[in-house]
Amino acid sequence: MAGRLSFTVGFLIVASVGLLPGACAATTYTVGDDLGWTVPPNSSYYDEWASQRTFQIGDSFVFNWTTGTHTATEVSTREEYDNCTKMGIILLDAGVQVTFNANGTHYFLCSEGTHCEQGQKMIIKIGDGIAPSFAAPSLSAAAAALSALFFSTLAIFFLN
Ligand SMILES: *[C@@H]1O[C@H](CO)[C@@H](O)[C@H](O)[C@H]1NC(C)=O
Ligand SMILES: *[C@@H]1O[C@H](CO)[C@@H](O)[C@H](O)[C@H]1NC(C)=O
Ligand SMILES: *[C@@H]1O[C@H](CO)[C@@H](O)[C@H](O)[C@H]1NC(C)=O
Ligand SMILES: *[C@@H]1O[C@H](CO)[C@@H](O)[C@H](O)[C@H]1NC(C)=O
Ligand SMILES: [Cu+2]
Repeated sequence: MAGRLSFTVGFLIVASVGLLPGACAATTYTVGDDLGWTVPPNSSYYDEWASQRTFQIGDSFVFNWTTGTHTATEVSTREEYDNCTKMGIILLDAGVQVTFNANGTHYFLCSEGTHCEQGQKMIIKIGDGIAPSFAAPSLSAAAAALSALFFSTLAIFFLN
């Protein structure tokens, strides 16, 4: 009886640590590092930045810009990303922080002018890049304003 109880408790601890987003050293990245999120010097800049890193569940991304007008817009498909389709979930505020709590592939671009065509776009692959089949509430399901609020809430939650 006691053995079974401690097994159960042990299992619960392991299970909840495994489920805790960010339990294994979640990292906050500033997209583009010192350059921030802007029109890059060449069109492969952000792809190179992302491909040099491995992102995991719980990681956060800060889209930071100090000059110019930009957006961090998430579009839902690779095709929209390739096409620079400027419709999606738009995060308008400089310094907006996004946290991902599931594996998946996310497509971000700037919807201002021709910034996307000039390379202000980036694919963020979390873990194996495959979204879980049970559809957790996703960014694309939420209204832009709500998702911005959602994100800031999440960010505050995980940073504290
Ligand atoms: C893009 O610009 C970055 C930073 O200047 C540089 O390190 C990289 O080699 C460039 N890539 C290409 C394909 O020109
Ligand atoms: C955003 O950019 C400014 C200016 O480059 C910098 O001082 C600040 O630390 C950056 N913020 C983040 C979260 O990277
Ligand atoms: C992407 O562009 C191609 C060629 O212009 C077009 O056929 C296709 O419908 C576009 N797809 C999306 C999702 O915008
Ligand atoms: C997420 O991806 C990582 C690394 O690719 C993998 O080890 C892990 O099992 C995946 N997690 C889920 C919940 O699918
Ligand atoms: Cu822009």
